[in-house]
Amino acid sequence: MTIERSLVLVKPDGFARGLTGEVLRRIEAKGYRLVALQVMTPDVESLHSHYAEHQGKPFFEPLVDFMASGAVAAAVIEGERCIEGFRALAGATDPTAALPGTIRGDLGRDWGTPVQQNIVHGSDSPESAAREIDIWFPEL
Ligand code: DAT
Ligand code: MG
Repeated sequence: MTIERSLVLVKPDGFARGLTGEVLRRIEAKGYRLVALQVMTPDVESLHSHYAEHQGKPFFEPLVDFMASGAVAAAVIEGERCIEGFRALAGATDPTAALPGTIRGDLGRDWGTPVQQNIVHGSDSPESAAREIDIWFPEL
């Protein structure tokens, strides 16, 4: 089994609520290793690239506006099958439906906004992870 890397973001809602430590705690408790970690306010151009697959969808502009609205904590994590593993830790996209025990299920809720604010992002495939890590951590 090859060691994978995944791009994790604590989104502006999670960062503003002081949940960065809780998200990182769960990642480390699971056994994944932190490779890189940085607090930054994303620029719109990077977000358009990061979320390219969603261009044209009704929530795309609200999503970019939300993600650019404040600081995020960006991390690269590492471990066997960490892409799938972090997606399991994060839970379903819709924080109302996300199961208790997951980050989104335990810490997230619907706030009635045009885009779901769900605490975290995690890469969904090795190809996405490579593309996203290059956007957020070009030095890696
Ligand atoms: P995920 O973050 O679980 O990979 P995604 O890539 O499909 O989900 O969508 C990116 C983000 O956009 C997601 O975290 C929350 C928001 N989003 C997705 N689908 C949505 C929808 N139908 N309505 C509102 N926001 C949505
Ligand atoms: Mg996604």
